Amino acid sequence: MKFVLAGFAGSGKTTLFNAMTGLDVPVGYGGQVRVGTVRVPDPRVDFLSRAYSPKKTTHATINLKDVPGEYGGKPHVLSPGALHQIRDREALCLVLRDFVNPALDAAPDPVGDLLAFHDECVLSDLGIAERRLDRARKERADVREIGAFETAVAALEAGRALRQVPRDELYRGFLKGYGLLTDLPLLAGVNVDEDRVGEPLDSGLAAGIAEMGGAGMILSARVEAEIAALDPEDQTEFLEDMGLAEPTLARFIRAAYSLMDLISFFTVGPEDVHAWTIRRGMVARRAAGRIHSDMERGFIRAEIIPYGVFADFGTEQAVKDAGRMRVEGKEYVVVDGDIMYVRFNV
Ligand SMILES: Nc1nc2c(ncn2[C@@H]2O[C@H](COP(=O)(O)OP(=O)(O)O)[C@@H](O)[C@H]2O)c(=O)[nH]1
Ligand SMILES: [Mg+2]
Repeated sequence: MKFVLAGFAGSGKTTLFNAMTGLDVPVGYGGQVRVGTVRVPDPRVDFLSRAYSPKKTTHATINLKDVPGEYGGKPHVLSPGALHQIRDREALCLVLRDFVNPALDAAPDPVGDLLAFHDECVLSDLGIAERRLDRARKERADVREIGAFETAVAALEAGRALRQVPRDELYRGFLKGYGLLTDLPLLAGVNVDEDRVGEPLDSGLAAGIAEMGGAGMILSARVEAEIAALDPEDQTEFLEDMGLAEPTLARFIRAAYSLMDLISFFTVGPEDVHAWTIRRGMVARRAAGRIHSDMERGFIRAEIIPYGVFADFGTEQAVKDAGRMRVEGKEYVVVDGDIMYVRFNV
């Protein structure tokens, strides 16, 4: 899954990127586009790993891009280059500055930044959708395609993000491949100073984000950077001192994950405890293809232990003895947390 950290310069994107990826990219003005891998924190994987003591433990991961928020000459206008860098992504994590940045003259204005970012994305999408609509009409393309772009243009002209247009009103199949920014799932992280991490999201901001069809949360990139720099034992103590059960980053990553309707299933054994990422609704046979294409081709059945059942019984044998392991066929819809053992034959 490919995510991006987007937003205006000085909002804390690179600080957050470093904390999330464990990389050490220079912070401050400008910078380059960077890509890194983020481990999706999941206590279930940690539990399974303790239960099996495998040689290898593989968490789900997110591919994250840090895009510098270059100004395109005017304040509050991202350069076309910066917008272009977002187009190949599957979800948008917008970082909004709500702290005083001594390097910037402007006072924090997260609502203003949110609206400015939204307007830019709408304008950019409108340009693309109008051009495609013109061409589709000239080419006498499929009427459903013309209809889809007419709907898209009308929504964008009204200042609406495409993600706000319901499925039955917009045939999204035709919009694929155009990199439309306002159709990407949106998670806004409001970056605040340490003393405000416990505060709820400002109601005006929350309303603005909801109106764009996004989700929002408070975080502090500074605090997350500090936590990431500590040893695991010290991290626990630091979090306890701050009255937090886990780093905000863990919640942020999981929020991005669920925004995309992603779930995890697990494979376990002495070699590898592995979290696999799929979209909610995927059937067992296709999910098996994530592990290996042979498993999809030669799929016979899946043996399933829901994570909750495993956690209750503690061992695989205890689950089996209690008759709680299920056998499911290829059309079974995989549930978040399923521990799956695929029987196959090729
Ligand atoms: N006070 C405070 N400063 C921050 C926070 N997050 C980032 N910064 C600082 O803001 C400046 C810009 O951060 P950077 O991550 O480079 O922002 P970017 O331009 O969005 O990538 C740096 O000096 C950071 O140390 C925060 O939560 N609180
Ligand atoms: Mg940066």
